Parts: sequence; C-alpha cells; structure tokens
Amino acid sequence: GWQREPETEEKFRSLVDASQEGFIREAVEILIEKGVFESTRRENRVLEWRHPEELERIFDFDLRKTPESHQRLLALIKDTIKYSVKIGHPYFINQLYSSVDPYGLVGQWLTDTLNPSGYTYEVSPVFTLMEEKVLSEMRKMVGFHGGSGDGDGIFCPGGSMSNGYAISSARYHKFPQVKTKGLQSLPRLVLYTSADAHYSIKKMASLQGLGSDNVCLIPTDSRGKMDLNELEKSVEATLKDNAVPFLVSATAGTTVLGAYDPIEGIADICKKYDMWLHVDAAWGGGALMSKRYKHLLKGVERADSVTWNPHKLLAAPQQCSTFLTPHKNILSECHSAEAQYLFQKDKFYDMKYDTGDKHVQCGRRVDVLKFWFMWKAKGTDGLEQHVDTIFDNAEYFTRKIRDHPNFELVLSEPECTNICFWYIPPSLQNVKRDEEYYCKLNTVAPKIKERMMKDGTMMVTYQPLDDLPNFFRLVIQSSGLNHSDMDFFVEEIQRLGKD
Ligand code: ABU
Repeated sequence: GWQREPETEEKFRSLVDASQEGFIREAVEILIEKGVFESTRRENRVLEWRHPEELERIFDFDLRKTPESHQRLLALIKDTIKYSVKIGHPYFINQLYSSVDPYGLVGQWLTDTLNPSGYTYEVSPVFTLMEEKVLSEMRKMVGFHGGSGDGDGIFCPGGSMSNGYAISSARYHKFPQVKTKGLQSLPRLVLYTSADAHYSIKKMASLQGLGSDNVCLIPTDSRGKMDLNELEKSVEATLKDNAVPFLVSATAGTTVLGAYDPIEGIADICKKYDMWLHVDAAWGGGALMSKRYKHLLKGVERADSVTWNPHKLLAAPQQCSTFLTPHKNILSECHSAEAQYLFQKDKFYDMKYDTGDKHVQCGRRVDVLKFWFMWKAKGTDGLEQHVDTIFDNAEYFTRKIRDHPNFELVLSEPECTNICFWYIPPSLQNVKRDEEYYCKLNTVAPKIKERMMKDGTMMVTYQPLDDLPNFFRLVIQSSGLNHSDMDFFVEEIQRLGKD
C-alpha cells in the first residue's frame, strides 16, 4: 500500500485541528443526549412555545463580525434544540413525518459527514449504485412489469417535486417536441386529480406553464375517493372543448383524510382516453410494504409513474422522496441537457452511471443512504412490521373514539393512519346542530391547539375541509407508539378541551 514518509506527516494532517476536534466531539454528545434522548422522552415537552417577538429577544440570532467561542457555539446548539419542536417526540403527531429512527439518523449523519452531491459516479460511486438498488426494490414492490424492478426512478427534494416530474414526463410522453419547441407548439393540455389531492399538482401545473385552470379537480365520494363517473364526464368535457386530456393524478393516501383513490378504475379510464396515470402515493405508499395493507393500492402496477416518500409512512428522516416509473428512458429523454463540463463523453468509465442528467437539479443532496441504512438494519420484514404496527395503533385509536361521546369521526372508516375527528365539548353536546352550533364547533380545535402548544404536551394539527368546520387530523407513523399512547391522546384532548 501507499506509505507516507514520516517527515511529511505534518503536511498530511487533517484540516480539522485539535480544538475543532474537541468541539465536534462535544457537539455530537449534545446532539445525542439533548437532541435524541431528551427530545424523545415522553415526560418531556414536545415544544417550548414562544411568540416570535419573545423568541427574537431570548435567542441570539445576530450574526457578528467576529467569531463566537466554541463554548458559545455549544450553548447555541443547546438553545436551538430547546426552542425547536421535537419532531422525534412520540406526541408530535402533527404532520406527515415524525419520530427518530436510530438507523435513519445515523444514515443521515453519515450522509452529512461525507457531504456528497448526487450527479456523477466519479463523485458519488457508492450512492449511485445504492440509489439504483433502492429504487429498483421499490419498483418491484409497486409491481411495474410484473414486479421485475425494470424502469427508472429518482430521489427528489420532496413529494411536490416528484409530482412535478409526473407532469413533465407525461407531457413529454405525449408531445416530445415540448422539450425544444415549448408550450406554444402544443394544444391546450388538461390534467385531472381529486378535489382532495395535494396542492402541489396545481402548483406544478402553474410552474410548468400549463396553468392551474387546466387542472380539473374531480369531486370525491363520501369516503374521500375520486368519483370515477365525474372523472370520465370531465374528460369528455375537455374533448368537446378541443383540448387534450393527458394526465390523471390519483392519490394513494390523501393528505387530510387519508383516502385511497380507486386506482384500477382510474387506470381503465386512462387507457380508454390514452392518458398518463400518475399515483401520488407520497403518504400512503408505505402500505406497499405490508402484505396486510398493500391491497389499498390495488392497480398501482398499472401506473406510468408513482410518487412515494419513505420519509412519511415509513418514517425515514426528512427528506426522502422518490419518483418511480416503468418507462426506462423517459426521465433522461425529457430532462437531459448534456452539460459537457460535468458529463464528459470521454470518461474512462461507463457513462450510464452518471445519473444526474435525468434530474432537473444539478447539485443534489443524497437522500438514499438514510433509507437504505434503515432498510438494511430492519430488513424488509422490519419495515413491514413497522407498517402493521402503525395501522394497528390507528385502528385502535379509531375504535376508541368511534363510540366516545366527546369525539366524532369525519370518515367512519379511515383507510390510512391519519385519523380525522371533531372533539365535541360538553357545552356542545345534545344541542341542535344549526348554524350557530357549527360556528362554535369551528372554534373548538383552534382553541385546543393553542392550549396544547402552550402546554407543550402534544402537537396535532387541525383544518377545515370544504364546508366542514375545523377538525383534528391525528397522524400516526411512529411504530414506537403503543395503545397507551393512543389512550393518552384521547385523555389529553379531553383535558385541554374542557369548556
Ligand atoms: N406533503 C406535505 C404534507 C404536509 C402535512 O400535511 O403534514
């Protein structure tokens, strides 16, 4: 092996000096003790609420001309943890991401230690092959091409971007001239998604020049699922208008209600009208890991593309979002720009491993490692067990509130692990459900939310939906939770909701 000469040792020393080494070691100790362990203990608070003006006053945000001491920097780390929301806390059930997986966390730290950018094999050899492996296993689970794993995929900075890739791929698939000639070479294009779909579909349609007016929001049924008759009617109306229907985005696990659209029926309509079928399974895709719950996505193997975010139901650290497709070359054909300074054609290795050109990003944070590492640590069986546990907790919670006099479910049979409900305080029980009642009910969730934020005991979000008054959406995706935690949520909401 290569041996350095002893007299040149000094020349080869690390860029990190001894005092910085001590600082890094102390900082990591604080991250482990305060950021991981203290932040996830049930007896500790989920957050230390401060109004913005107060936080400005008590937190040292100012940037100065002179450097801060290591002691001061360590104190700032502690303050940052103290005043941040503890996403890993078991009682943070506010959003579609939560918990702290030890293996995912180490994978995340390992990524940050190596600081890679994922575009060429020469700078990211391990991650290039790792991405291909994970994406291929995910494609197998989706079932494209009979479950062979064939096709393509990318890691994206979030589900919104993944959905954006669906729009650009679908558009290119139908009208490849769009890449060079632009939108003016195309007829008016129309896409369809349910009224409860994620707002990124509209955003991405605007961003890509299609216009949000050309996104038809299809009404949902009483279970929050896209209505197939309404979809077909809307497609027919587009055709009558001499516009071109080109894409349906079905949702597998809607953001608020957790509904799974009927993918098979939507696939039939897509086939009939020659439209691209995208399935936004950012939230509910994790169910594919479970033999018991994968039926929720029946027909997903017929999709042209799928968004699936392991940072959601599978609880990988933020963020980890994938776009998967059975179309082998569409991503590079649609997005490549062949920059010569980066993707030199005369490299000494096989250029097919320089995967960056199929992304719209250039520099790209590598999001695969944390998920790959979790998968290694738990095995596919462990990920399946995780999914089964969170669904079990969600079902337990749903049963518990179904017959409870202070609670009312928005959907009587929630399909995913987000459960929507109203808390009905004693003052609103057994009273006539007129306009005044609904006005009052609308104020209940915001008031309870304010109290829980100020007490710091738990965090759960609320929202209105169409003409439904504000209701809670409790999201379960940490398999570290158990039935006693579900009991706690019910009791704590009752405590906070006292008139
Ligand atoms: N796609 C992000 C969803 C955010 C949330 O509702 O938790």
